[in-house]
Order: sequence, then C-alpha cells, then structure tokens
Amino acid sequence: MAINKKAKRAGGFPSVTSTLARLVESRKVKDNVKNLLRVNKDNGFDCPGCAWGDSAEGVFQFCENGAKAIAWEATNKTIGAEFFAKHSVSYLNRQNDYWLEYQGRLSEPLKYNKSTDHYEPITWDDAFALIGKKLNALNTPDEAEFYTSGRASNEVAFLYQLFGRTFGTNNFPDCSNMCHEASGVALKQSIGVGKGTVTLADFDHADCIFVFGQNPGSNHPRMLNTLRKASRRGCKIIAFNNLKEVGLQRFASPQVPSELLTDAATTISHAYFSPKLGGDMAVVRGMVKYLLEQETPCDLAFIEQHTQGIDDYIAQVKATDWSHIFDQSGLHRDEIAKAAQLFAGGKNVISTWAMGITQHKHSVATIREIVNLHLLFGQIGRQGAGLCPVRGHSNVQGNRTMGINEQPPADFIDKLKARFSQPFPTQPGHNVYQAIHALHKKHSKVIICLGGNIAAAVSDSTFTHKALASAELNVQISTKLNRSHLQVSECALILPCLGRTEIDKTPRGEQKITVEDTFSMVHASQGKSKPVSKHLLSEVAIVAGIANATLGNAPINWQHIASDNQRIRSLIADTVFGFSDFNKKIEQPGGFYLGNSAAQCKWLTDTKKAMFSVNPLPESVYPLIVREKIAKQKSPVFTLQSMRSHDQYNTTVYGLNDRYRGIQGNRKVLFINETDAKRLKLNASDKVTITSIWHDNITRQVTGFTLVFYDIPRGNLAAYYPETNPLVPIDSIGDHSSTPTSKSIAVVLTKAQNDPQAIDINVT
Ligand SMILES: Nc1nc2c(c(=O)[nH]1)N[C@H]1C(S)=C(S)[C@@H](COP(=O)(O)OP(=O)(O)OC[C@H]3O[C@@H](n4cnc5c(=O)[nH]c(N)nc54)[C@H](O)[C@@H]3O)O[C@H]1N2
Ligand SMILES: Nc1nc2c(c(=O)[nH]1)N[C@H]1C(S)=C(S)[C@@H](COP(=O)(O)OP(=O)(O)OC[C@H]3O[C@@H](n4cnc5c(=O)[nH]c(N)nc54)[C@H](O)[C@@H]3O)O[C@H]1N2
Ligand SMILES: [Mo]
Repeated sequence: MAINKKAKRAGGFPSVTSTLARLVESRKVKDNVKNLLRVNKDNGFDCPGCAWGDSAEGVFQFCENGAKAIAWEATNKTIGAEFFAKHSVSYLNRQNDYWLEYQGRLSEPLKYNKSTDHYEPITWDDAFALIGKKLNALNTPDEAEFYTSGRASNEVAFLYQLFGRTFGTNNFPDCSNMCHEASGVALKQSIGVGKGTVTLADFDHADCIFVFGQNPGSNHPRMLNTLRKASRRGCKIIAFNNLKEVGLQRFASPQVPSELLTDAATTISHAYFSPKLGGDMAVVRGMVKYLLEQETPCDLAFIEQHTQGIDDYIAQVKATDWSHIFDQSGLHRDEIAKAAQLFAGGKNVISTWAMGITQHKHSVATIREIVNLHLLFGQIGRQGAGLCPVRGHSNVQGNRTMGINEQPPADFIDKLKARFSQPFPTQPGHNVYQAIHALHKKHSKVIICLGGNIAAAVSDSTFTHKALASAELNVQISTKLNRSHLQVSECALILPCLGRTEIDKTPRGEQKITVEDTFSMVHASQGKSKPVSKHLLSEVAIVAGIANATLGNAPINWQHIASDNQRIRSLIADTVFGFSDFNKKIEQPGGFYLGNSAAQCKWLTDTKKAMFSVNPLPESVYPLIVREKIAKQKSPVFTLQSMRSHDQYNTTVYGLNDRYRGIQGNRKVLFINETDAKRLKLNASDKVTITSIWHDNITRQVTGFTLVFYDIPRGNLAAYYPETNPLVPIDSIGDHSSTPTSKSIAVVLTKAQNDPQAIDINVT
C-alpha cells in the first residue's frame, strides 16, 4: 500500500480520469458512455449512486462515483452455472467482498445444494414453487423476514409490501434501519413529518448552510455542485466533521473548464469545526447556550405561533454545564461562539446531515437538538431555510413512502384494506435489529432480501452471519454475488434481476420505474441497455412470481399487476397519500413534488405545533454498563467510527484506493492522531489488532490494520466499513432508532503479533 498526501481539492481532472478508467474496466465502454449521457435526464434513468436531487443545469448529470456505480452494474462479465460448479460456497466464503462482486453479474437462478456445498441452476418456476411451499409451511407468517435495500423502485417496493402484508406480516427490516432511521423518528416527533423540509431550489436562497457529519465529496458528489454554486454567490458553508474532508474544503467542478484544466478550485467551507465523535449535540447545545447568554434575539413571533415547549427547553439549556459541553464536543468556547454567531446571523439557514449524526446512541436526541436550534430562529417553513437529512440509497426514501415500514401508519393500512377488501396485519413487525435476533434464535425461519447485502451491512458480523445461516431458507434477489448469498446451511436461492440501466420489457411494452429523491421529488427512470443475460427477470416479475406461488392469483392477480408497472402505479395512486394521477404526473419533465407539511408550517404532531425537545446531554456515547467495563481497561480506550472510502458503495468495494484521504492499495487502514499513537509507542505503518469493548464476554476483534497518522481529534479513530463491522456489538444501537452505533465503537489497540499482511486482492 502507499500513503500519499491528502488531496488538495475534490473533483478536478483526476475525477475524469477515474471515470474513464471505470468505463474501460466495465468492458462495455460504448454502452456506458451512452448510459452516462442519459443519467438523471428526462427519459433517461435515475443514477443508482445516491439520493441527491437532479438539477436541470449543466451538460452532465452524473459524478465520478455515479459513473462507478453505473459501470459496476453495466458490465458484460457474468457468472452462472459454470462458475458455481467450480467454486463451492465454503471457497467463496473465504474470498473478500471485493473479489465476490468483481466476478460479474449473476446470470441465472440458482439453488444451494447442501450435499455438494455448491449452487446449482434451478428454473424460475421451481424456485418460486419452493419459496411458496416453504412460506406456506411456516407456523405463522411472522416467521418470515422481508428485507429491502434502498435501491428498489417504488413499484417493486409497493408490490413487495403488498405481498408481505397479504401473506400476513409486517416484518419489513430495511437498510434505512441502519441509515437515516433516527432522522425519520426525530423529525416526526419534532415537526410531524419524517422527511427533510427543503427542496433543491431552496439551496439557491440560503445564505448559510450547516453541514453536519457528512462527506459529500465521496458520497453525494453532486451535492458539491450545489455547495459550490452557493459558496460562489456568498453563501456561508459551515462544516462539522470529525475529519477534515477535502470535499468540504475545496472543489474543482469537472464541468467548469477553468477548474478542470488548472489548479483552481472553489472554496466550499467558510468555517470548519472538528467535534469529537458523537459531540454534535453538545456543539448545538453550546451554540444555543452562547446565544442565550448573549441575549441574541430569537424569532419570538415564530416561537409563539408555531411551537410548544420553549420554556422547558430553555431551562434545560441553562442547566447544561459549559464543562460538559466542552468535554463532549471537544470544541473551544470561541469555536462554539463563532458557529453560533454564524447561525444567528444567517437570514436563511439550511442544516444538512448524514451518517456522522445518525449512527450514534443519542442520534434521535441530536437531530431533535438541531431542530430546536432551527425553531428558535424560525429557520424552517420558508424559502431557503429548513432541515435536510441527506438520504443515502437512490430510492430509500421512496421505499418508506411505499410502505416498507415495520410499523405502518394506521391510515395506510386502512387504505390498503379499503382498496383490496381484505385484512392486513396491524401489529408492528421486525426492523433489522429484531429480524437478526429472531433469526439467531430460530424464531424466524425464512429470509427474503430484495437487493442489498444484509450479511455485510449489519453489525457484529459473526453474530449476523450465524443468524442468516440459521434460516431454513435464504432468498437473495440480487445483481451481484455478495456475502449474503454465502450464509447458508440448509436451503438458499439466488434470484438474479435486471439492473436499473437495463431494458425491462413485458408483453405490454418497455417498462419505467419511479424513485423519490431526498427532496421528495418523484420521477421516472427507464433503462436502455440490453440485459446482460436472457435469464434475468425484473424485480417486479420476481416478487409477483413469489407472491403467485405463495398466495395464488386471487383475490390479487399478481401476474396481471406485474405485467405493466402502470397497473402498480394505479394501485399506489389509490392507496398512498400524494400519488393521485401518478401515471400522468410522471410524464412531467423532472417529475413531481410530493410536498412537505412542515415546509408549509403545518405541524402534523399530536399538539399541531412544532415541538421543542428537552433532553439532557448524554453522559457519554456509551451506555453505563459499558462505561464500567471501559473504566477497568489498562490501555486507553478510543472511539472508532466506521465510514466509506471514495472507492466503495456501501458493501460494494470498487477498489482499494481512497484518493481524497491519500490512501492507495489497502482498505485495512486505521486513521489515528499521531500523539495518541506515540503514547502507545506505535508508529505510522505499524499493524494493529483492534478489539472492541462491550459488557458481554465475547471477543470482537479484527487484525492487520495499518496505522495512518491523520488530522483527527485525540481519542478518536476511523476505519472503513464493512471491514470493521465485526467490531460493532449487535446490541449497541441507537436509542429509539435501533440503528447500529457504527460511528461510536469503544476499542483498544494492540500491536499485531505476527504482523499479518493486508489481504491481497486477487482479481482473476
Ligand atoms: N460513492 C458512494 N456514495 C454513497 C454511498 C457509498 O458508499 N458510496 N453510500 C450511500 C448511503 S446508503 C449513504 S447512507 C450515504 C452516506 O454518506 P455519509 O454519511 O457521508 O457516509 P460516511 O462515509 O459514513 O461518512 C460519515 C461522515 O461523517 C463524519 N463523522 C463521523 N462521525 C461523526 C460525528 O460524530 N460528528 C461529525 N460531525 N462528523 C462525523 C465522518 O468523518 C464522515 O465524513 O452515502 C450514499 N452515497
Ligand atoms: N459499520 C457500518 N455499517 C453500516 C454503515 C456504516 O456506515 N458503517 N452504513 C449502513 C447504511 S447507511 C446502509 S444504507 C447499509 C447498506 O446496506 P444494503 O443496502 O443492504 O447494502 P448495499 O451494499 O447497498 O447492497 C449491495 C448489493 O446490492 C445488490 N444490488 C445492487 N443493485 C441492485 C439492484 O438494482 N437490484 C437488486 N435486487 N440488487 C441490487 C448487489 O447484489 C450488491 O451486492 O449498510 C449499513 N451498515
Ligand atoms: Mo445508507
């Protein structure tokens, strides 16, 4: 591996060369150039990269990482019967995640043969019949788990939940449980709607944008265009990030020749603060405390008309000690004061956030504290001001809207009942955390996954793998081979589906799907490439095939509905709020806006007011019982965050580089403050073993991680996910969100004994 200097700017020429390299690697250069010209355009397809909104400006509507996602899917490398005859599941399980997906697209349906430990071909009909038989043999429908990853379209998500609920369960664990769950919970409690209140156009009217716990340079690169534009017209961007992320500092737009071809770049952040991991709630509390002490005028008219709970909140702020704020945030008084003045001085302020905020124990309280700040200054419910949780997967928000929700709202279930004249379950089902526990205890016996990679995405890998392998049937609807296909002991099926770039043709013609972005814009997407194998089915056809084999064709005729996505959209129009005239509305260029009640100062809370929340600062990012264990450690305990490199899409690893952070050729790296390392007598490039601290007696450990000295607050560490998921204890979850605390893991370090090499990647 090589450790280079950190990049001085995001974007620029290297992002173009990296894009071209991906196109070549996909072995479908011509097709993918065409694909890139169609991405996020009317009559094109939605980029599977992220959920940032589409703008009508600029020639290209893709970014370097979107191009990687597209080229990764639209490759002509395939794996089928021959590949699986050659490699047993045990062999495959010994390969790393990069190797597994790199082999190519899954090209035919496969069934696991326990006696040979190999996957073997099966017909679609036999696969569906097997699932139907197994589901119908369960003691109760609640013994089945229906997982979704946020790339699923609105159409398939709706059909999937309709099937699961008609079958009789609300067990809909989904990737959002590990992602923005805390945002949904917090916003619903505070402002009555679990989605962001701003649109992309609002960014043109903000004069201050606060970006909390987010790395848009790698994970939402199109957001950098928005921030660049805002910065150039004088809007102040304030970043709060544990690490100094280059994308939040300087960006050279590849669409602007003067920035592409020279060293020029646009400064993004006006101010940059690096709180300790989990310290953002303390930062915001400190900002409010400072402003109150300075007697800075709040928006009293807004507070009076629209909110409830101000007095208790102010009392809570006054009761919070400055020492607690400094200790937990890791920021100095003058830094907190500066941030506070910038917020109070903004005419229109937007706050955005992502995983640095949502993956802690106290994430819901933190997000509600950000809302408190906005409510105090009336920074919500008008143009250019509001709240923006930046969603991850390209349709994760749409999936929730379509009913992928283990706790469905009563009015949605009522609408389903009225439309389909049949009962639907109302008792809450399982989220990811509960589903994994239920499988581990063998209370649940079947898991069906509509995309994603639950095995690598969920925390506590050893526990999670065992849970999945305990299933009597593991069904994976996927495009590429991953860890989830390999957790099997009894029976498993791989059902390969079309990707978003591919033509989906039924007897009723070429089909469109729809997605909802982070700004509640719904629009159509249509693949134009020839499918990589003739044996693939669309996700809609697969779900309908399973439903038909399980429930028959009455009262719901699944195959009929699935033959035309317009039919599914008509059902959505009848049952989901905001989708009337759905088929017509998606013909509009750019799609249509679902609206947001809080953006219009309509508060759908119990009190019909926006609610100030009153929470003391947590004592620590860890529960008390873990703190007791930490206190007994002889060596220093660090807080570790697990994050994404520039060369991955969640559990999909595209390569071993993290260009902006200067890492080349290795993912098993551990970013550490030099002073901390020296105290432990460790040097840069030393290899270490990382062991996490939890209150049970299970050893959770990963080894062979190379130390990299980095600008990171003392006591904090950073490393990549999914490699660090074995360290996150399964029961270490967020309060009220059950999201794994992937950004605050208590760990100790030891020098690796036998200096194991980072796993070499053999790409054959
Ligand atoms: N190319 C690419 N695009 C993606 C993805 C991908 O993997 N690759 N994933 C998609 C998905 S599903 C999601 S959810 C999003 C994820 O998008 P991000 O949330 O940007 O993803 P992470 O890499 O987890 O980055 C977390 C950021 O928060 C910072 N951070 C961590 N903890 C704290 C904290 O306590 N306080 C503060 N202030 N900062 C903190 C980290 O230093 C890092 O910059 O991206 C989506 N888009
Ligand atoms: N430690 C730690 N753990 C985390 C996180 C973290 O920051 N740290 N982040 C969490 C977050 S935010 C998320 S969202 C989850 C992600 O969890 P998931 O959404 O479950 O995981 P992905 O890696 O996005 O899924 C990748 C797989 O999806 C399949 N796939 C790709 N495209 C398609 C398609 O079009 N259709 C179908 N059917 N399948 C497709 C491919 O087979 C691929 O292998 O991970 C979570 N886990
Ligand atoms: Mo996510």
